[in-house]
Amino acid sequence: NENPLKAAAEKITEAVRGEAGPAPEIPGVPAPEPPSFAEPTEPRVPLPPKSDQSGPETVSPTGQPTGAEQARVAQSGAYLTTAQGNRLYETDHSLKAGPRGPVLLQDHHLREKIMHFDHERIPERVVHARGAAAHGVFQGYGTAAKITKAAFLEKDIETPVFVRFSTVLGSRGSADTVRDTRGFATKFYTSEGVFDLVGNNIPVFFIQDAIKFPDIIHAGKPHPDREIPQAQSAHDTFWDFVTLHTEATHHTLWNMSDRGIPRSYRMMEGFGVHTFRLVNAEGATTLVKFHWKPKLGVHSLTWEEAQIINGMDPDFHRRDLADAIESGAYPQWELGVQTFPDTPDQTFEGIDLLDPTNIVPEELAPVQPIGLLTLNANPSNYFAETEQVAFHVGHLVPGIDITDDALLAGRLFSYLDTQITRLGGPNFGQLPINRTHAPVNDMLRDGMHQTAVHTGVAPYRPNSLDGGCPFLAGNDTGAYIEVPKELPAARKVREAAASFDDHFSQPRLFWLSMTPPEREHIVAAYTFELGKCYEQAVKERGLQVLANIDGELCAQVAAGLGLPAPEPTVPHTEAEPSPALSQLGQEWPADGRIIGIVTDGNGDLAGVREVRRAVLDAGMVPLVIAPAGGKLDADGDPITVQRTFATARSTEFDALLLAGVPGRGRDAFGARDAKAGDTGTAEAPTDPRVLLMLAEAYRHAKALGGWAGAETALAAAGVPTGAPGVVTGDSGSAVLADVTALLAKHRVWERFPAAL
Ligand code: HDE
Repeated sequence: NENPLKAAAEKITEAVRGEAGPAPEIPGVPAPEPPSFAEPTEPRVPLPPKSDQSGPETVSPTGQPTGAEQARVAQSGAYLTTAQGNRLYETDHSLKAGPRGPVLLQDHHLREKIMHFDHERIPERVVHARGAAAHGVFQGYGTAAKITKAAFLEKDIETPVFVRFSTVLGSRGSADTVRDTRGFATKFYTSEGVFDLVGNNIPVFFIQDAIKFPDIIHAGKPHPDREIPQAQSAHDTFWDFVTLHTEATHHTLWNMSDRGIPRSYRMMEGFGVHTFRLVNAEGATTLVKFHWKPKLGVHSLTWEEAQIINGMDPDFHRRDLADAIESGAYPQWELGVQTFPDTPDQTFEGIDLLDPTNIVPEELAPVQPIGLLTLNANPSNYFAETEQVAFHVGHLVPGIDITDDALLAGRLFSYLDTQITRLGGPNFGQLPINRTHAPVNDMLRDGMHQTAVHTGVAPYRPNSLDGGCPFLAGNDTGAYIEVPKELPAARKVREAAASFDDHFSQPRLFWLSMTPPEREHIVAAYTFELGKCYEQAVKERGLQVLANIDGELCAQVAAGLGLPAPEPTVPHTEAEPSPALSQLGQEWPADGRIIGIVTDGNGDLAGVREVRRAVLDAGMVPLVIAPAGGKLDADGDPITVQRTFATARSTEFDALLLAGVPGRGRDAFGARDAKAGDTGTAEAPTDPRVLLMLAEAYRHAKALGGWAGAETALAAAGVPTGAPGVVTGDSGSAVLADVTALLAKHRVWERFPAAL
């Protein structure tokens, strides 16, 4: 009487071990996938083992697999086992002296299971703790060949990448759509070793010298007594620091602009922030700033949307990225560089290139595209990949070198150091997500969590016992050679250059480059943030900083705070606006945008089906919203409901379409079922949750469309027919065409300033 499942399990174990033929079929159970031995960076194709981390022969003296081979059999076999591979017959009950008796100390399975669980968490990142990541590929255009010898930038070279986006201040479990800077860190697994471009979505930084990093972060993190507020800059310590320390003004202004609340990671720019030095094959150098330009344009949430989303869906950005990739709408960015001659003073048009609180306007130095990034695969395991990935600004490849930016210098120390605490020792480079795809022969040995079984007896140079191996590379064999730059004769000082003292001209340039709705948002953001501070002195100092940027900005925030607007203490500089800084004025593809279609059993369901199809055909995502879950019967061809009036909120959608007057006949609590022919009341012709969705979408300047009598619902929600971006018509497809055209500009900007 052999249990057929058990017999099949035995065979699966044998198949996984390679001891039997293909795994047997079990009735009702899907055939097991062949074990995937892929590296996480190349989900399907197994990579060759790294030379010193696992040799081609990957069997240890005890007959067990080693290195990468060991990783791929980490979880195999069909039976539950202990960590040592002993099969278990039970894991739901501790070993007890009788069913109601005391638990026995000798229960080694209980002890191992709880011990491992107790140590599942590792310390979260001290900054950028909350993140989301994806795998992808980078393709060089070859356009950078004149200025760098980096192999991965050559034409058509494809390099696997892993990109992690993050917020800065919040803990690992905090919400996504807080007002904050976003991290944009890219690991390129190039043929010449790993290159990490560890950037942000804001091109400037709060401080000019790394020695102040603990200060700005202590000020931004929750107050140390009560540990509030979480993931917010709207509190006294943050504003205390940034108003006392005015070099933070430029970055803070970007945070208060719409850049601080991106619509999606897919719709953010990225910046290397520091000036880097590129070196070509002849040894000639060029200074550059790196930019990531999203193919979908740069778009943001409104502050009210961001706040609602934090409650409705704290994983909004994480979900958006994963969903887009899963659906095949792969996000893309072009990598570009602004180039500057490598002159001894390292300035460009009077802008100090070593001061990371400066940008160089694109109108002065255009961004030249050098390659394309495509994110095309989600991580398989959050912890193994997104949490354990370790970036470092010192992971550089030949052709890319650093400059004397004092902020960068501190980072070159910090990123290695932090991994020792976070990942438990110096061998984090052996974790699968961090492994280089280039051969490694490093003579680094031992240490915590060493997983390599190194061979040879002479991990030192020079040696004769291991045949002199490894050998040193030269310029012609791809060595990383630091640019032998002359250093100026200097005294040791704790000082910054005089050019670092101008803290207001660049913020003024940013402010003057904003359009009226963007300025409205900035005023509202400062009014909110300073309004959340308790200390009068902090608010007043905040206004003084604003007065030094612009009188109008200061006057409007002062009015909101109920305080007098101070006079500037530094003269305003004249700045030529940089239109490239504004998010308005261009048109972008609507790929991956979310279209909510509100309907119910009484609506024009044939029209809904047609519109759904058209939305998909346009590369966007339709979500059908109805009073209850399940299916809506459209002439025997049911439509699946994806959101209900209870689960939907306007903030999930980029545009809303209304098929008729959905939810008509419900009472004020939405409690009664919609019945055909029930017309509701004049005041509440539809479900109140539908009215809320419409009013919010209108206030947030989103495109709205309706047909089949939808005007009644729109009017009841206070949405004037014929208002900008409100489209009504006879058929769903005609309405959708107009709504899609509106999405190219992201929002119906004419509706602002009503919605902040
Ligand atoms: Fe970071 N930063 N940082 N930072 N940073 C870290 O490294 C640090 C700075 C940035 O997704 C930490 O592995 C110092 C600028 C990103 O894993 C830590 C200074 C920029 C990420 C650290 C800076 C960044 C980090 C925390 C001032 C934009 C997330 C965990 C000198 C150009 C990477 C870790 C990821 C993470 C230190 C300033 C971007 C502690 C000392 C400027 C995107 O090492």
